[in-house]
Amino acid sequence: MTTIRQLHAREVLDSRGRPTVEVEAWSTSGACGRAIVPSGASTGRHEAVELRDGDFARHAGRGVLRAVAHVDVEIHAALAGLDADDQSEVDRVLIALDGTPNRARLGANAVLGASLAVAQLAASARREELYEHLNRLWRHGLDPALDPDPAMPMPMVNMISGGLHAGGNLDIQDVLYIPIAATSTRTALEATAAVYHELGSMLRSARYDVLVGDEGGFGPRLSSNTAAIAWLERAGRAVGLFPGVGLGIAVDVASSHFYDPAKSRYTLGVDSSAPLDADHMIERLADWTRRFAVVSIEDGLAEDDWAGWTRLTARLGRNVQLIGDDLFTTNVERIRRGIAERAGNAVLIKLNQVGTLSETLDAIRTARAAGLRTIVSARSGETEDAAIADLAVATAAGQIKIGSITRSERLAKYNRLLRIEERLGAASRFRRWVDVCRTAPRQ
Ligand code: 2PG
Ligand code: MG
Repeated sequence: MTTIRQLHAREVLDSRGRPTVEVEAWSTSGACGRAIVPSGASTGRHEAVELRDGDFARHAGRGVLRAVAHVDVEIHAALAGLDADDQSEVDRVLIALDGTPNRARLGANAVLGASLAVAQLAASARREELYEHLNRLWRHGLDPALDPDPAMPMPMVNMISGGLHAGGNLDIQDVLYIPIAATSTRTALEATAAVYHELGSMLRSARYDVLVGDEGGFGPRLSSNTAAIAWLERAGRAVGLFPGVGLGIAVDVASSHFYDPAKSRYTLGVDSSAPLDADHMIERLADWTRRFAVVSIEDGLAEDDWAGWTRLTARLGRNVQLIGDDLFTTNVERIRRGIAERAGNAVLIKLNQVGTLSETLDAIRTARAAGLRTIVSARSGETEDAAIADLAVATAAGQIKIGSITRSERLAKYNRLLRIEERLGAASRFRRWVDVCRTAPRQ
């Protein structure tokens, strides 16, 4: 037993220079766990609420001192004396204390900071690596068919950024590289670095701007969304990584952000095409999968376009990974609805969309039990906190999305994966793309 003595929070800055919550949890024996909460830009409507101060005298209203105070006072009082090893009890108390369905009172940033700091504390008190502790939580009572052992995830890596993450003109948010021939994290990163640097020099030679977006991907002003996908494929070929052999492409369309719910239309501004209804949007996505090595599409349709998602999944789900991010918001109820309506075949997992570690583990379990793939994901606003690397390994999530391979808040996670892989050695069980594909996508 690791008795929680104190929780203490502070306001720190994230990779966009915006305030976020850091929490420390201390045990009676003097052990400490620390967690920093990330923050999204393209947030889904159904995410748990991130509490911001709204005091425009500081950080343009984005301060988190109220969330910090909630940790220092109420959350501290509620958790002191509890056992840090009992994560589900800690999270149950946090959820009850908040009392809202979406962590709106205390703030998901306060709640998640506390939840993760407690997990870090439990690991450090036992002198365990975080992934080892998380794996114990993951496998507790788990159906053995759901893969209880740790496994290194296949990364999908941001190469070109658009949407709300970059100053360019693309409507789609990210074009990502999947190193489908990789057999380890190390070889995955080798291939990724080759593509990234080649893409940078090709864009530079073509006189495009190679400034990077929030996640470290290039943010060039291209003539169309399709051009961004084509550039990645070209860069891959240039370094000998061919479509379907060494090169897979994922697109995070993040379409909720260019969807007009009043008119049920998607507007791809840079393509200057007329606003598209869901079926025409599906055809646009299908066209990308036909012409390029696109094997994964995230948020291809908007967060509440359930009927469209069902049609999209029927149309492309057999061969293409269709990830719900804004659609599912790591929320068990929404994942269940997706399962019932055959909407999507993969779930993006973000801790701060839901607010506690236990709810996140439930979301992964629910998805996995229904044969959906899972991809643990960072947010566009990140920090040096690398816990998502441990979470992806501990739950054998299969895939991870961290951003690009530049910027230290991203590398904190990639480098953490390298350390874990070395530590696991022969037990690292890197999920190759063929392994990922063994979970047949649902149609
Ligand atoms: C996404 C994420 C990460 P954000 O949409 O998948 O890329 O972005 O954190 O801004 O929601
Ligand atoms: Mg997304």
